[in-house]
Amino acid sequence: MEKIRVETSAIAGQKPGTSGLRKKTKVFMQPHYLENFVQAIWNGIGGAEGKTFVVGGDGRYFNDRAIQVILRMAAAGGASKVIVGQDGLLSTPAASNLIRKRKTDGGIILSASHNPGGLDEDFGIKFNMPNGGPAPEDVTNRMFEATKAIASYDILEAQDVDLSKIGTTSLGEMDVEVVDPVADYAALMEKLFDFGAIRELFARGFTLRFDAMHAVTGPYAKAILEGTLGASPGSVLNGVPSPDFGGGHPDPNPIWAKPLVDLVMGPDAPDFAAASDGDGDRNMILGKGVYVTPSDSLAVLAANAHLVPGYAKGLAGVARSMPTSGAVDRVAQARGLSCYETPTGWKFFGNLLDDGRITLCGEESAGTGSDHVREKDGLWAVLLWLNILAASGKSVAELLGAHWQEFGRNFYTRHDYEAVESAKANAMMDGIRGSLDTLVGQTFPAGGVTMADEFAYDDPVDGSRSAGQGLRVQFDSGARVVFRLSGTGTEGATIRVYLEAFENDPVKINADPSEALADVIETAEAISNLKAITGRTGPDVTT
Ligand code: G16
Repeated sequence: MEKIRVETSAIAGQKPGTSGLRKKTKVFMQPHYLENFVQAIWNGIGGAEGKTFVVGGDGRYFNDRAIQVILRMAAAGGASKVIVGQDGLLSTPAASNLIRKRKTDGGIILSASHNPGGLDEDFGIKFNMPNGGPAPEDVTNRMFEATKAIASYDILEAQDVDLSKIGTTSLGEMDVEVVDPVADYAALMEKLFDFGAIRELFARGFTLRFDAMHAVTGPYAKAILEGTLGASPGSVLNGVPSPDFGGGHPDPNPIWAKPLVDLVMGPDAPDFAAASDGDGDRNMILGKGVYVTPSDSLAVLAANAHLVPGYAKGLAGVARSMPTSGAVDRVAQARGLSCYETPTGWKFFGNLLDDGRITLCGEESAGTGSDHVREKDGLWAVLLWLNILAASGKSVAELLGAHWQEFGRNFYTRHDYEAVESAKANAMMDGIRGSLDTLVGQTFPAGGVTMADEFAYDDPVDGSRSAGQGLRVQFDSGARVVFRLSGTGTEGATIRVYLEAFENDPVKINADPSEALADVIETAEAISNLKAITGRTGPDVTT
């Protein structure tokens, strides 16, 4: 096996976004594209020499080919070992767990999350640090700089490694250990939750549907929910991972998981339903007749986590991304917990978790997690809900209703405008940015503006500053509008408009969300001129 040095030149646009580098699969398949970026990862972390990495992905189209390239480049870079999930599969939270548990030097995760997979769809790659969490901005900036300076990469000339068999083989001087992707993760879940109580719940006839959306969580959910916990066979839907996710978007929201939402709203609703995404870090929670918004889910979990063994000692604190609703803030205030507001991107929770300042955190984009790993974790959220339902004896609707009565309700929705011409999206953002100073004091249907700014985050642990993290406008009614451009899109710009209204009148908290948010939606248009500037008449996706 010979190590060769391949001459290459910089490829424009390899700047990691909210969560690593995401592009069309065909872009990744261009000559040198993946190799340049992998070499830039090694260069950005001070080389691969002597290091141990975890590598795995969500099984989407090109996952298998990309892993073989990464293995040959790790071997050429002098890595001593790579731990790979069997068949190249690892959910993102399982990869995070392995990176931590095996005390490795980090890992590479291949996924474009909830984006569709296939030759004409999306692919992605990101590096996670030895703490198991996504690389912070200083590291991804170094990688980006390395992509601009690259002149060559090193790779081993070798046959493919057989990733179908568990065990250790070698590639040149490097060990390749193929592991069961589920076992370590399942063991961690068993430590955190009262599996006995959840088992009893199912034994009493409690019904569940978990939609794995043809993505990576299928094997995890089948093993844990049906295998260990005794949910009836067939509770896990779409449980076999496929490279194109059955032709759909593995995105757990009411749009892409509509059949599941229709099921819980109909006569045959199970007691509890949930879905996860392509790489298993997102979640959607449903009960008989109810959809729980991600922001509400975080708040309910924060208020009830003490009922679960892994969190019985109480929470150190909580955090949410800035666009996430303030529902969890109200729990934190009532319970005397610290509450942090971070920019969008799971990487911003890492320091708070490592420093022991927070135990739970979450985002409006269907992500919830805790200090058990350094990624959001879909199946973990499902198990936490199940454990709380088992311990409280309440239904999802009862828990949510009681929560709103106690803390008030943050009505919430997000409008996405996808593949907008970048120039138009930027013009709209510039227009709002330019008007921020004059907004305060003005009155809109949503109320009087009390605050308008561009969010910047000062990390309390390492003192780093992240500016330009979204435009937010706060109203005296408790309402809020946030405008941001997505950092995960692969085509043009995606405008996200986050809309929130607060209500604590016990009669009005059960209002229809679209009615409760109508004034806020009207106000967002008045402030942004989105329709006139982009020519769009309505959002592509509403969650
Ligand atoms: C990623 C990040 C999340 C972020 C989401 C949406 O999630 O890890 O922190 O909230 O993207 O980001 P944006 O609004 O910039 O598109 P995932 O599940 O796609 O890895």
